[in-house]
Amino acid sequence: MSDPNEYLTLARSIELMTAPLQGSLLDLTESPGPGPLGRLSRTELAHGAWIDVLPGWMAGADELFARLLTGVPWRAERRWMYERVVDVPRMLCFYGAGEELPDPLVTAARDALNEHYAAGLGEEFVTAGLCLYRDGRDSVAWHGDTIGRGSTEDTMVAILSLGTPRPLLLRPRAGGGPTLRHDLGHGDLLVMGGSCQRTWQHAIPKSARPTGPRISVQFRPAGVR
Ligand SMILES: O=C(O)CCC(=O)C(=O)O
Repeated sequence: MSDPNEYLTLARSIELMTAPLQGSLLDLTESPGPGPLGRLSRTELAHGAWIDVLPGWMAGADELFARLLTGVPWRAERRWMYERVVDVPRMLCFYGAGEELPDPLVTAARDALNEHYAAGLGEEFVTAGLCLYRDGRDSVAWHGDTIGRGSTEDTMVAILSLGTPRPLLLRPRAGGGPTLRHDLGHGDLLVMGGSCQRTWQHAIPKSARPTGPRISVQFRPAGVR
């Protein structure tokens, strides 16, 4: 299957037929949008890194997921790896600083994050990178967001996860520590901060189990990729 639209059709069919997402009770009773960030739970990691986690942050996650799945102009990419060009195993769409985001709830999420974090971060989240993991074969390998300032400066990357839960793994870049696992569910928020991008690595591993589609929305400050 080489046409990205075929993947989307397949993903929609899988979602409708076999993997209905678990709409939360919150989704039924609250108006759509990001919830309060006061309930965030912070975990300090080694080397000056930390993560904040807030399950079920986004009310209305079902509708947002459906709109992004069909409305975002997803692109397949190819990359050089070990002297040959290979498919990047996920679909992508990047919104740079000043570009209109693909949904008012994505804008609301970014604005809420800025209200909460901008004082500590010293700047705002201005870009949004969206990734579509079509099924368990899609993944992202171990990496830190070190293209740009993340390689030398403390920064933050905030992830809103939508759709099928997938584990996000974290391990110290220098080795020597256990791998941490966070199962990112539908509507969950995870923020990586401090030195996390340069002293830790993160990954979304492949899964051999039947796995429905997931969308990750990552908010970053300017110059962090
Ligand atoms: O899928 C995710 O939530 C993580 C994505 C990621 O690490 C990246 O795109 O750099």
